[in-house]
Amino acid sequence: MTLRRLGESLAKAVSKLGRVAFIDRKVIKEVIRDIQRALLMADVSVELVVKLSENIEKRVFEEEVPLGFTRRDIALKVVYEELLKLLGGEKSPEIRVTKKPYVVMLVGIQGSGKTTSAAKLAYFFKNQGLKTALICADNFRPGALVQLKQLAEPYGVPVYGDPQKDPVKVVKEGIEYFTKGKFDMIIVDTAGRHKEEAALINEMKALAKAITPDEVMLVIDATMGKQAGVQALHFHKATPIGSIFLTKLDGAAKGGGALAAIVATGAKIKFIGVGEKVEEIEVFEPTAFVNRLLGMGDLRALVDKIRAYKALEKDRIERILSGKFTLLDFKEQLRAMRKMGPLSKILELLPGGLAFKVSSAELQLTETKIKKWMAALDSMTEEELLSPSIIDRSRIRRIAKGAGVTTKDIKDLLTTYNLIKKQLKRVSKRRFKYMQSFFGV
Ligand SMILES: Nc1nc2c(ncn2[C@@H]2O[C@H](COP(=O)(O)OP(=O)(O)O)[C@@H](O)[C@H]2O)c(=O)[nH]1
Ligand SMILES: [Mg+2]
Repeated sequence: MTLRRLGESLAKAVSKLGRVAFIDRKVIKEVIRDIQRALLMADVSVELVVKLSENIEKRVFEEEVPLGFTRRDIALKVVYEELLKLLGGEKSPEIRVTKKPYVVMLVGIQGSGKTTSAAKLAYFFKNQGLKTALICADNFRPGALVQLKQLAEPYGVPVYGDPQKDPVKVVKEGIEYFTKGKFDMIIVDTAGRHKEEAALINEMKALAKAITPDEVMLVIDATMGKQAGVQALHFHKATPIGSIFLTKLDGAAKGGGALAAIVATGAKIKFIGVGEKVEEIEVFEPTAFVNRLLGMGDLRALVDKIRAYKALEKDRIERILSGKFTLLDFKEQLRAMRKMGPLSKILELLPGGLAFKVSSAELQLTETKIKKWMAALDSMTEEELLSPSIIDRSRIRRIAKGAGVTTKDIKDLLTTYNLIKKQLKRVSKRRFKYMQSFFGV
């Protein structure tokens, strides 16, 4: 189960939500089961899978459906958000050079990909316009310096090293040398000759104390799957200035498990390695990563739309509650209602005890009427929509003509608007909850 296959099976599971006629508990359970299967095959821990499943099941039916959206939209949004939370969280890491030179020290067990990643980082930062250099502090493995030079020199990145000297001494000299040369970024490759975590952490601490880097970056091999979480956790506890470089995500059967396990520890993954070549480095941006994994740009767009709509509605409610209900708000409300389908159906859905419900019934908001009103509202200027009191007789004539309706239609619209406004004003804070469900926030 490579990452690509994981993405494909997750996308397949999610797409079921778009295919079924109706979203009920049975469908959600099926989708969750498919997601579980995909994640477990990618070595995501059972614990994390259970948590994700519970969150999805709970949220899909608990979250309110904003006007103009459906339960299906909510289900898609929830599944997307939970997968995002599992595989990276929403925030991208900060890659900031807070001082110059900025010294990054790489640590990690042998074979995890430190030397390769050191060259990748140098390549990345050089492309960012930073004057970048490398130091080889691995005097344990024969040929380590040669390996680093071979990787980095084609990109014009200088490498400092001396296999005969003590590594700490080499690093100190190297930093001094590159500081004189006015370098912005220095990346230190270390030996990491240990196979287990405890010894690695100890070595890392000793090195960090001697070198005092600005950032310690743990290199973790994604092929180790959920075990990566254990390593990340120890490391995260041992150093407050740590970040993670997750290597070999290309084709790693257990890459998903490694990713989820590390994310769960709260450790920050900054870069991922997606191949043996120096250019095969990526900044880890969770949202972009999950979007690509699922191959669903549309899904992200939907989530953004729902969020934007909710924010907008929240704003509107606050304005309305503070006594400012404009024709523009009225227009938005009519538009939202129309998106939901036949008006009679919408009225059934509105929560009881609501001012708008009463007035709607009283005034018999028919489809034809709403169509005329929308046309009229479209013919109004922004000024008129925001300050309806300026609409006098001559404006009414102009609007009616522009909209192809009668002046009586316009007056009718204004009367209804004023009535609703009056009723809304009476809505006290106590009824805020009703308002919230009405506006679907
Ligand atoms: N496929 C793949 N291989 C990688 C990646 N990063 C490192 N490697 C390979 O992993 C092996 C060990 O890498 P090396 O940098 O020498 O690890 P070190 O012992 O930690 O310095 C080498 O064969 C690298 O080519 C990666 O992102 N993808
Ligand atoms: Mg190495």
